[in-house]
Amino acid sequence: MNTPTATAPTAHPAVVSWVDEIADLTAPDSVVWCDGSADEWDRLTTQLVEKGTFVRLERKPNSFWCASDPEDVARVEDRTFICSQFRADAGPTNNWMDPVDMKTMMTEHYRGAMAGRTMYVIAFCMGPLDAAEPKFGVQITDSEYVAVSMQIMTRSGTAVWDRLTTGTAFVKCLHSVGAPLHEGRTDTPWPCDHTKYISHFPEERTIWSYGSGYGGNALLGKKCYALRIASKMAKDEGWLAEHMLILKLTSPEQKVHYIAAAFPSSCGKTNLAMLDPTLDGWTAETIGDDIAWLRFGEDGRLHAVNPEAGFFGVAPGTGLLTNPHAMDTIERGNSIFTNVALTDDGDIWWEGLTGTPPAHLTDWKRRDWTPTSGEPAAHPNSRYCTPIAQCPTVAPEWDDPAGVPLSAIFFGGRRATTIPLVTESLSWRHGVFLAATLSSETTAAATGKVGVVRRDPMAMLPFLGYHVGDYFQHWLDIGEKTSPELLPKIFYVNWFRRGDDDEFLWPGFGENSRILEWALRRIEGTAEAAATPLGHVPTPGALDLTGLKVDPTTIGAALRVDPTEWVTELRLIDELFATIGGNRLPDVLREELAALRQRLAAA
Ligand code: GTP
Ligand code: SPV
Ligand code: MN
Repeated sequence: MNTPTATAPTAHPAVVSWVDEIADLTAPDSVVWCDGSADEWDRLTTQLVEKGTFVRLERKPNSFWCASDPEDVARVEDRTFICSQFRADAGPTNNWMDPVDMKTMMTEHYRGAMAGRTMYVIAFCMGPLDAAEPKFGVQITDSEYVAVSMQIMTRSGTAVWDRLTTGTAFVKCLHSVGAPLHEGRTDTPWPCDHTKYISHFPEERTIWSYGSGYGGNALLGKKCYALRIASKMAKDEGWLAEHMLILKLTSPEQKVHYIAAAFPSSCGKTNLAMLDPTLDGWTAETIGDDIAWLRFGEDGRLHAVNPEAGFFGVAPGTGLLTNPHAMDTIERGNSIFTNVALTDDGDIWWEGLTGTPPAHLTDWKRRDWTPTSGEPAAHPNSRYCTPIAQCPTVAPEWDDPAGVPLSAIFFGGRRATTIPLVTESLSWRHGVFLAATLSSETTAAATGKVGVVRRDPMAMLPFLGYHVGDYFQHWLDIGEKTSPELLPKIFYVNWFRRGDDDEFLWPGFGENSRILEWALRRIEGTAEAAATPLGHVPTPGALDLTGLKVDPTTIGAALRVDPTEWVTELRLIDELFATIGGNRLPDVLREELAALRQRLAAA
């Protein structure tokens, strides 16, 4: 093997010695320092085509179809660990293992794990390169798929190496698919190991991932860094790292508002981020679709930055009717499609892309597929990976190191019952209570059962790098750091409530602009609201429903706070609070729960 140091594009001693150490441990055939160039993309994608991992698409420029191992299709929450020094600091919502024990055990998995493979070293930056304090990372990986995906999802390559000078802090991200190619062993299109560990060492700002090549398990800048490790950095440094989209809205009067919204995985962030408003005169522009870092600006307002540079979006359900801007983005090429179906003429297809499926496809398991096959052609968690810069509705501010000042934050989940279409919180602390008790039905974005209602505080349940009780306190503390009128107003939404016929009560997608309009008019003081035990909801007539064919009783049902449904809900919130435990659950939240209980009893 070549000595890694000889070819390093950096003299940063901590980077060089770490790369040497990992090369010694994992024993790759060679080490490649990634420069993030178009040449590198061409070389690696060509290699992936030759290996059979990628199929080059005929119908989209510079784009590729990819099918994963059928066992490696989503985040593995049960294999994800927060290895803080003390178990108590990981809190009751995370898997924990002692960091020394975890490293000892994983070191044996990594030993020789890259045999027969190339080790790639990727320098990346989460957020704009010109940020006051850019957040760097270096990922070591033995997956070409990960290397090219990181080119889309992060700012990476030479520009980052140039800034990563001696002494600069960076997050160490170690990744191996865990499939060494010992003498005589041939590779598979999607190497991975049955054993998987996604481990975080929050105090050390270090990530060790082993065994999976898919999404958030393997593209370590995303959930592992920008949420789990960054949430801990944010706690220490007085800011917030959140599972939120960022959207710019311009009203017919040309007033600009920026909003953020937190929904659990596969609950509508990307779709809202690329909103195509059905309300006349409104414009929506995209800033981020999955992660937001929130910091106070000098104006005392909370500013949001998107740390990512690409979208890793859920494919099924994405079509010209639901998300035309996502369709335009991928049409421009330069994209990777994983676990969708492949058409006979070299294009991609998934459920919901068109009304009628093609007569023949190759499905995500590489089998022949016809409309009578009886199984979806695309995996429900199949994804497109595409650069944000080529989104036709991207706002110029998306790359602004100062971020955008937020007028409102929306929290929402996927709930068939109980949770109204939209509720305005009564105060910051009441908003934090609503967010803390957020719940949603589980989706295919993580392995495990789909459709089970669980509490998902701030849509961060699987992404918190520390104790959930401390996190709630941190949210409450943020609310004390500026004057109340400068804080974003918190709203609670649910696009997914169903009627007696089991149909969605609200049409969603572009029609969600009507809900956002009401919320922004509330902030401007020009929209009517009625009090419910949960908070304020639109009065009949306060939502602009022009041109929408839904009858008022359906809207009434969507907005209803039903005390009988809340009997169960209160019990589930009690359970959450009991799990968090007395000394770490902020009293403020206990008080908010008591106040809600009282208002419900009086209703
Ligand atoms: P992650 O990338 O996993 O974090 O998901 P996400 O939160 O970005 O969700 P996304 O926007 O990709 O939507 C997930 C699924 O919900 C897709 O199948 C969408 O078609 C569907 N969806 C999104 N918005 C709406 C909506 O307003 N109403 C309804 N009924 N479905 C929606
Ligand atoms: C999510 O699950 O919230 C995602 C996909 O955005 S992944 O990158 O796999 O986490
Ligand atoms: Mn997400």
